[in-house]
Amino acid sequence: MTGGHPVIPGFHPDPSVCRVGDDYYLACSSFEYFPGVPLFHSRDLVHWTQIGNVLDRPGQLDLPVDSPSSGGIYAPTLRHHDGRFWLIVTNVSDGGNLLVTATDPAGPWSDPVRLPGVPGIDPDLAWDDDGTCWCTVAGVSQIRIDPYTGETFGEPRRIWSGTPGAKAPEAPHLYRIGDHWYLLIAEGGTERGHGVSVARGPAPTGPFEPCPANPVLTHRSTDDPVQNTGHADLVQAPDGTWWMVLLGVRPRGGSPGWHVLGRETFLAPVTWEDGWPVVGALVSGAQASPVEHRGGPGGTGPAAYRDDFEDTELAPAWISPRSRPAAHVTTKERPGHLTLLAAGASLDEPDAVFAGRRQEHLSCRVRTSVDPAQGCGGLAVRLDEQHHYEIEADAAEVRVVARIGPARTVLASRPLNGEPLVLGVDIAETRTLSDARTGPDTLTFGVTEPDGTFTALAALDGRYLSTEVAGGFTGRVIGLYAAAGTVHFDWFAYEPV
Ligand code: 6LW
Repeated sequence: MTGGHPVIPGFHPDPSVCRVGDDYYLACSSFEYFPGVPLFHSRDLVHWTQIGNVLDRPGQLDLPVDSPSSGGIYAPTLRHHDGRFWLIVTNVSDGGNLLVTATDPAGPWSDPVRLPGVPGIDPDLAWDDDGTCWCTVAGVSQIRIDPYTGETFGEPRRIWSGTPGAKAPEAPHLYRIGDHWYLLIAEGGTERGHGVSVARGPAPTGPFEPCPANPVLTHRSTDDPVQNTGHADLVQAPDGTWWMVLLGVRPRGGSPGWHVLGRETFLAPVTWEDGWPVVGALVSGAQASPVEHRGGPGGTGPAAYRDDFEDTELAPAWISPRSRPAAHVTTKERPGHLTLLAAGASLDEPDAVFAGRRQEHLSCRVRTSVDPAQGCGGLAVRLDEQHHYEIEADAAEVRVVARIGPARTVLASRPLNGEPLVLGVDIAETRTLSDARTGPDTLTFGVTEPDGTFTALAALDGRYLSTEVAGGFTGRVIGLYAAAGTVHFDWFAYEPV
């Protein structure tokens, strides 16, 4: 096993991909974040650009303020059929499965069609030759639906239970390939035991015979630097070759290690032997991953980016927990600034006023210019309400704060004069593993002085902002917040190092 580099780094799990002509489109889960379901475009499956978010308005995506972190939007399936794009997904915090459609994948997408008759999670869509639409869900069960109305016909029917003894048959995707219908699933749960299995049958309803070589993909019980590989989708390229997108994690800090970027999207080639898929090594090469996830004509570019907040809307890569009301997050209050107006909640609360972007590199440097004269806010690295580190300023002081589980600690502080200042965090992989207590990385928070030098105020162990410690399905999001009053941010800069 040679490992690999994600083609879409940072927390972009449960990828689902489809192709229209020479264009590929891919969607991922987004959980408690708004807008939801990031949508990417590529011409080569390696370099991706985010072109929007499928669920980008209330009514499409309502996440109750009391919905938990890692609740919300699970596992979409993205397909193109009958001249339209279709996306089916589960909102575990608001009504279950829903279906939206669009002619332009960049949006707008339709209002959701609710699917009360479709049980469970991880819904898939597949159409038979006669236009019958089959919805297959984790378990693995199936029911016929009308994708235009959401009507279901009959009762869900178990069509495969996966490999005997394997847990959690989920993430089903159904394909008509040649003379067979193939049913691809994930098994083993999304941690270190994760894997992909496949079965095939004469019809979309089965019966299905399992592949003798199952699991066709897993890194369980290996020392591959990419672990938890699973939750895959297949796509055929214009040249006839087949490819698999899948999720994986990159643990650091020794074995079993801690992963901090969440489950990322990887790519692997697929060949066919005796009518069964054979999955090759993950696409590698650092150049595969540095992708600028910026919408519009930006296209793929260097992974580094700087946002001067000149546009009236935030780029699609910016996300907020549960909602992003314009009354609290706006670039129209002070031109060329992102203005956050606190809602009385700290980052410990589900309705904190926060806007951030996924951490996409194991080592990176982030800076922001903040004017805290009218409030209190700053730069945070967030995993959830109980796991976040931040450097914040108000008119009198700058301080570094850590929330780990029940404990909230002020680790350092320095008096201020109320002037705007540059806050920063350097996130560096911990290179020496001699110290068994050493985590995957160190997060050093500080301020950039007027002469450009960076003064560190506190260095924190990245172990506690990892999924192995915090649990859940997401990854780190680095962003800006207001804990009190009104806070203006002039720019935000992210640079892999
Ligand atoms: C996803 C399911 C899963 O719906 O995790 O562990 C859920 N398996 O496939 C969220 O990613």
